[in-house]
Amino acid sequence: MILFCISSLFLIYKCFILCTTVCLCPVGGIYTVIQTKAKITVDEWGENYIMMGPYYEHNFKTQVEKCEPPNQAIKAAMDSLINNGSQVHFGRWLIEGSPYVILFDIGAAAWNLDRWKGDLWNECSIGLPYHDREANDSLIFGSLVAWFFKELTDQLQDKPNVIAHFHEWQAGTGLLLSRSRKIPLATIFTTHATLLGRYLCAGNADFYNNLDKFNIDQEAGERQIYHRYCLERAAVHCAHVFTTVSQITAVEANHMLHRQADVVTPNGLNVRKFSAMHEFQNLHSMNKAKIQEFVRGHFYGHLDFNLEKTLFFFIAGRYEFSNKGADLFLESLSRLNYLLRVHKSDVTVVVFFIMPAKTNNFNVESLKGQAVRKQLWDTTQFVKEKFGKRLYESLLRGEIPDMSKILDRDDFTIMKRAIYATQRHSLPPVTTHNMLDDSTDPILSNIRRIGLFNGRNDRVKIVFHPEFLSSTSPLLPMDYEEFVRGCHLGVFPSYYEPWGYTPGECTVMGIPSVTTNLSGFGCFMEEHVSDPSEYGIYIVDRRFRSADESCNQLTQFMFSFCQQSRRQRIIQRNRTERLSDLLDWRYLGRFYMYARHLALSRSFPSKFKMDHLNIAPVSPANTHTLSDGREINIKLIQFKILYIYIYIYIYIICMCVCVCTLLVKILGSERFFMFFFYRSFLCSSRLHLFDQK
Ligand code: G6P
Ligand code: 1S3
Repeated sequence: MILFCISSLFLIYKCFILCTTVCLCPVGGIYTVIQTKAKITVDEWGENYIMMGPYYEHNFKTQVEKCEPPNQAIKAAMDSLINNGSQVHFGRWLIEGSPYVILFDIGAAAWNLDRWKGDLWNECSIGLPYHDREANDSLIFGSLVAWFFKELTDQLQDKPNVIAHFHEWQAGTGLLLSRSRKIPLATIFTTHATLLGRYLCAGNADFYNNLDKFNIDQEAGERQIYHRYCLERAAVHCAHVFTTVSQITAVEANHMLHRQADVVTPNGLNVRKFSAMHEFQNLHSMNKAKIQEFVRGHFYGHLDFNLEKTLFFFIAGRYEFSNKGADLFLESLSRLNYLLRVHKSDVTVVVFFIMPAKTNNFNVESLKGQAVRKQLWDTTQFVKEKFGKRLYESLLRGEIPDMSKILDRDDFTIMKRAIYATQRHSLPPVTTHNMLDDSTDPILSNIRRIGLFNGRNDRVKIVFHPEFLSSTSPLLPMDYEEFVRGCHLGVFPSYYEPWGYTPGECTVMGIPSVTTNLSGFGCFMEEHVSDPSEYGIYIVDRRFRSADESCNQLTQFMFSFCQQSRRQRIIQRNRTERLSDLLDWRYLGRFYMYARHLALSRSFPSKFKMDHLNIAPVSPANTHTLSDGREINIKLIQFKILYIYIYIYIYIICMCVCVCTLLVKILGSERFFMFFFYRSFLCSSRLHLFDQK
């Protein structure tokens, strides 16, 4: 059996780019799925697991080790495409698991576009407008994929069978064409979000309360995405097995795409990569120090808050202002600022918004801040060196130097100049970059509305970093993983979030986070852990409460977080990190396995039957496998602990009764009661004596 994983064009494109930086970059949720799942899939399928995507020369050269296909049929199918004027490349993608990849050159095959548009129309009655580059590219990619599968299955003659797993609508065209050409494949289609769902939520619709009321064709038409919507819906309906990444997206897909998901395939992580054992607390400390260094520079001249009592919160992700919950977050921050001020709290919260927007490089004020900090540091080092040298020489002479004279006038001048340089007449900037759409940018507009301008009295300070983080940045030289580890709380109050990797990534690094019951991750945690907030997963109710109530709830979460002591935060981080196993692909990969077996049993019913496959229908139960292979059930464990306590109490009471009965037997009831009476008499007389003293 051969398993192909076909990923949407642009996401694979993104992923090759991102590979050069960090795999955890929050830009590519789907990229994270595909990249992190590779290892366990290769472990299961070995050389028979092959990924497919578009070819980009630079990325191929830097990310892929070119090699020959191990399988003759694959080689023959590729040759057939190449001999007919297409370019196809084969190699090993240099990520964990080193999966094979087949990459199709879309540009080299673009001359077929008109013909393939005709084919799509004739076979599926879907027309694509000439100006939609993304849809056109997805057609070229899909046509190449379907062509490849035709050649491959002709060679294989059903031996071995082929499973093709397509992710997202951009890759779905390949599925659509393969099915309409009756190519013998077992097909799976996974949607990570629905096209319409994303558009409708971004447009301020009361989405979840009106799921059954939308006229979906009309909505798609009005947004000029009808052709894309058709591609998506057709792929969903053509697949032998349709999966979504969460239960909430399954409900959404049922209404938006009119097909019930066969399996929910929750997103996992390669937890081993992040597992730092007991080290994660030290990593927090080390990375927090780097963030503190940035804050020293950014807030120079206004550093009248104690960095030891400063907490770092952040939100990160694609810049979808309301879908990712930045609107709710800002409103809650303004309320948090008010609460901290009226309670005269000595805690300061610095909040980072890491969401890429159009910019024109870093702004001068932010760069200057870091330069001033560096200058102060250099001055300190210079004076320290001089001081040390003079002290050393004087000790060598056997003298204790006069401390008031050890530094001369020049030293004081240098120090005074350094201090004067930290004076500033403006407030520390809210954003680190020159924004292109400054006046209309939603985050900046809302900051202006709520008035959080990093004033001296504000207990909540804002830093909007409209670019993804990089360890080569002159401002905040950290990659995303380091940054997350250094923060105290990730806040992701999304309205539209089919899964949401960001809080999961926080969890495996032992950093508490806020999510919502409208995100796949939040619902998953609610289902699997009986009191998620105990484990540092705060779930805001955005489903059954009004926006104002959700906002108050988020404010309350953040306010109580601010009231925790350092010790409580350390304990909470330990508990958060303990949930990591629950998010591991080693556990969650079984849902994909189940989907594959289901697809085989549906596409080749004579050969594969579900009940012969010895895989129980998987429901996202409370069980999960620990690192040592044991299966545990989180909710059950909590009940078990309760039972153990009850048993201990009953045991203690029984023991007491036994001892008392024994004493009554030995001493006789009169002496036994006298004994207790005498003791209490002694105690009370002693108290009496103390009182007198
Ligand atoms: C980790 C480190 C401790 C440090 C603490 C700070 O636990 O191991 O040495 O004191 O982080 O925690 P905080 O929540 O105040 O950043
Ligand atoms: C989607 O990416 P997004 O951020 O556009 O897919 C991700 C992976 O399944 C998912 O985590 C996220 O919620 C979706 O929205």
